[in-house]
Amino acid sequence: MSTITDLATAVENGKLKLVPNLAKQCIDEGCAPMDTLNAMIGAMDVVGEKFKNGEIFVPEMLIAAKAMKKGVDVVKPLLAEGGAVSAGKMIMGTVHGDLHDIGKNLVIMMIESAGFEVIDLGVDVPVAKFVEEASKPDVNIVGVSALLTTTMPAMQETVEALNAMPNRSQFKIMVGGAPITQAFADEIGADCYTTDAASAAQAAKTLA
Ligand code: B1M
Repeated sequence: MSTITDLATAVENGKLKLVPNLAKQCIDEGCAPMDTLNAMIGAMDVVGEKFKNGEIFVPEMLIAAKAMKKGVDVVKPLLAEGGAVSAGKMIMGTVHGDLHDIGKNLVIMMIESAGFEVIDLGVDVPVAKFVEEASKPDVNIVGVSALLTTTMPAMQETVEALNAMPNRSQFKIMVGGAPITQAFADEIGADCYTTDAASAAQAAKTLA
């Protein structure tokens, strides 16, 4: 088996100690940081499928998520371009009731790599917190993430509250997450929907 396959398997199986070593080994063997990251993202899809099919349960899913984070820590510095001048300022969080943060963190990582300053509001973010942070000066983009169909209404509530703000013309609203679609983004009044972290970073450059 190749190191990249070993890495994906280690993430799937939540091997916390193995994952960072294997991620480093992939890089040392010449694998591009983005390919190394994509192997780990693919592993999380397998984890999700196994969960859906009842082959694994929440604890296994959680430990795989922790293992992935350790691998992401290895590739993160290699993906950063480190521009000195900020391309803009973004705030970003996962909506109220939703604890998923891997995707949000990857989006933040890619947008920071594109030169933005990003304030991470964390997970389970109340609508009022999004509004409070979006009222601060210099915020160009508000990023809202949701991973559960059951938290899509919280995304709608959040976007509606942001749309009602007096300084609404100052920032753009970007939404994303596995259950979100362009149609849903249009319906709730978001400015931009993207499917993954790389396209979120591309879109941020055009929005700011
Ligand atoms: Co949860 N979970 N989970 N989970 N979990 C899913 C999402 C699920 C699809 C699994 C499944 O059934 N196949 C399912 C949701 C089903 C649905 O809603 N239809 C599910 C469920 C049901 C649950 C619980 C309800 C389980 C339970 O308790 N019975 C529970 C809910 C807890 C809560 O939030 N209140 C729960 C809990 C958890 C853990 C805590 C164990 C853990 C999260 C740990 C963490 O994040 N720190 C977890 C995990 C790991 C998953 C899966 C396996 C992986 C998610 C992930 O990290 N993917 C997931 C199955 C899956 O997605 N295949 C699943 C990798 C990540 C890189 O992708 O997050 O999609 P993703 O992000 C992408 C894009 O979506 C996009 O870019 C990212 C990077 O490319 N994106 C944006 C995301 N946000 C964006 C914002 C943008 C733009 C793009 O602009 C602002």
